[in-house]
Amino acid sequence: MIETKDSNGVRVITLDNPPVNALSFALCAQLLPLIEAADGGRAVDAVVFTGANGIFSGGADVNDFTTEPGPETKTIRDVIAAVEGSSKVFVVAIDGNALGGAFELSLVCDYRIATKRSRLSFPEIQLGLLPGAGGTQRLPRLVDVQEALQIMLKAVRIPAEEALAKGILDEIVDGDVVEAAIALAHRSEGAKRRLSERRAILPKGVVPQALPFLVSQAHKMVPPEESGGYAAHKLIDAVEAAVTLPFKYGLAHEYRLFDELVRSKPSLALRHVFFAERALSKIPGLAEAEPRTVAKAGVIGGGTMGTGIAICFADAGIPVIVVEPVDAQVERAKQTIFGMYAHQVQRGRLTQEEAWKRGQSIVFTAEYGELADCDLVVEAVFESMDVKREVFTKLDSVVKTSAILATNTSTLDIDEIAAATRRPAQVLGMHFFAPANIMKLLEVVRGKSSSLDAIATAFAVGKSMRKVTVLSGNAFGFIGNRMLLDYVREALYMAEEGLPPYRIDAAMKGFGFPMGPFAMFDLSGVDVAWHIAQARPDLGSGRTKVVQRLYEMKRFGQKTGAGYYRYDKSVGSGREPIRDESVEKLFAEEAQRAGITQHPNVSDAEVVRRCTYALINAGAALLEEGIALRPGDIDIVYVYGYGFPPYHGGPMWYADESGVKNVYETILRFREELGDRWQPSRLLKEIAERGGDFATARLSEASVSDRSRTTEAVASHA
Ligand code: 3H9
Repeated sequence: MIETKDSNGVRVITLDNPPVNALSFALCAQLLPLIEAADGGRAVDAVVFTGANGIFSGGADVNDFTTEPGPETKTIRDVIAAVEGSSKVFVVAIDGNALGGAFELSLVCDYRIATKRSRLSFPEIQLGLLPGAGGTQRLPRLVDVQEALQIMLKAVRIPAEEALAKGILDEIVDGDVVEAAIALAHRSEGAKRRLSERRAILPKGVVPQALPFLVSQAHKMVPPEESGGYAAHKLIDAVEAAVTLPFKYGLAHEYRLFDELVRSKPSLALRHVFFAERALSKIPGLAEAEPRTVAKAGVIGGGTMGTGIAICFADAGIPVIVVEPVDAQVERAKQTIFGMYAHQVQRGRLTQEEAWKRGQSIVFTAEYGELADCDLVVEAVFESMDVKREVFTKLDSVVKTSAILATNTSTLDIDEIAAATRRPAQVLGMHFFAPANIMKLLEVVRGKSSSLDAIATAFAVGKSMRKVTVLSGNAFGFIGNRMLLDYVREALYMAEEGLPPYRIDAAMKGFGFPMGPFAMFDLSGVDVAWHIAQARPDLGSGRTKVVQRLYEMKRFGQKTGAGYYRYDKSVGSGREPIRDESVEKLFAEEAQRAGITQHPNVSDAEVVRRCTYALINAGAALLEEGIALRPGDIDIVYVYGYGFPPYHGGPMWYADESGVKNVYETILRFREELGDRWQPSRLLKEIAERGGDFATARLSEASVSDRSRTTEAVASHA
């Protein structure tokens, strides 16, 4: 875990705790005596900290946060206190990331030196925490309070050169950072530089009396406590204490706030999201599979989706050929690509040269034959089984036999599409979310014949596109849209019962979704919902003809200036939903025609329960059927694909947060009051009856590798 080496009076301590040299309780227990020994030893004048494994350290071990530290536990705080109290000189030699607690360890050192590629950051806020080992007290003594707040509130990754310019680093080196640190230690001649002995720095021109104003502005800039800002407000409090209190009192304040946050529900949820995301690719058998190299890709269709997918390939450095026979469509696609890259250059995110290179790597053709040597082709044509089968038959005959063929369908049966080819093992779904080049989520859909190699390839491609890739079984709507149908069904039912769409949307926004279900319908298109309702009238549509009527009126949503809301180009961005009472009247008329009793007095909390419990119940059914591997996979789909508030952890985590038993009993009440569409899933019932939760429920491993056995397997484990 730790290596030490003495070199001419300098003790080099190397953190070696793969994969990221996390400063775990165990590592700190080893580190502390080494620091104490160095402090007491005459042979040591200075200590250099460095890291193995290509990283300085990822900070505190997030796994430790669920363990209550006992009196014997040693933490990063103890290590930092020992460094602070030592009379020896400490130098940190950073190569790679220095994150969170590791950045804090760097700040207690007297000198900081790093390689050019290194980055420093406080990512704690993303875990619903604040830097809790002195970071909120020391950083404002090195850069000004406002800058320190920005760095911590936004989890800014500071590249070494920028850190040098800000005075956070003392030196940057090209060569051996440890050698350079040893040389620096010698040059220092024992001069200590404790940040704790300095005062916090106010921004230039700001007088101390203006601090309360600065702080109140900062509080206004972050979301309210209950809407994702819980940790941010505490972080601001801690930084304020760096200015108003002496160092050791400020530190005590920070510790108290951190200790409160680490036990808070939002932090628990965000930490769940962190680990769930990292568990996504842990699929039985996948580690042994061999992903193909994708040196060249193809996309079928140059529409919005196809163009977005082509951009994803180009951004991942994979040249791509787009087959699009319609010239006007090719022109539109080229304009989209040009506009997008021009915007990136304008924003300073890409150099002109890089943007040009990426643009050039997307080539259009009308000929399938040009795809012959592609390693992966993604089809993104019209959502019709006949059209897709025709495309796959053609692809199968022209693309080399080793290539993988993927469909971007959002609803159709992968097995039926695969059956149109002679290589069903190399066919799977790669379901991108619109806009494909922006949305982080990618569902990889496994057909009954899809090979692990093909899945591994899709995951590797997803990684190179920087997507969050989730495996789904082959079921109507896969994970995300399948659950969405139940969610929007409930929203529609409430509107049919007399609750105006804007009230439903406001309740869901209050819960933390960036937009409510009706604004979402308007964004994705009421026409799209209508098409889905034609294909599966049993799912996702209401009991009235409201969707049909809106469709007939061409109220397709934002794109036609009206849907469930009105849109006015002269108001704001033109995309602000404006309440439209004519739609509420339409709901009332159609509800009367359908004989639906009106219940307009539903509380916001009940709206949230009906919508989120519909998601939870559908998610539980997907787990039961083995369509989703883990509750965490569903949570990631919802957080990244549908805006579920990450501080509630995703629908399945939220079920645990609300109490699975409570969710189950509420669903039984819904069944009583609202009808038989509310049937608790078997898995939900089982977990509720045994007083368990989704996080610890032992779900079937068999469901992962053999979909046909899932139901029995879950039953036998439950
Ligand atoms: C903190 O420091 C609090 C202090 O202020 C106060 C304390 C009192 N702990 O992301 P990857 C694991 S809070 C435990 O796939 P990459 C990760 O789970 C901490 N485990 O690789 C995965 O495990 P597995 C502040 C961690 O190269 C493996 O490492 N620090 C931690 O794409 C590889 O991770 C953070 O928030 C950790 N801290 O990215 C840093 N970090 O292989 C969060 C990683 O079993 N971490 N793991 O699935 C990151 O940002 C990225 O993981 C990192 C590597 C950039 C380090």
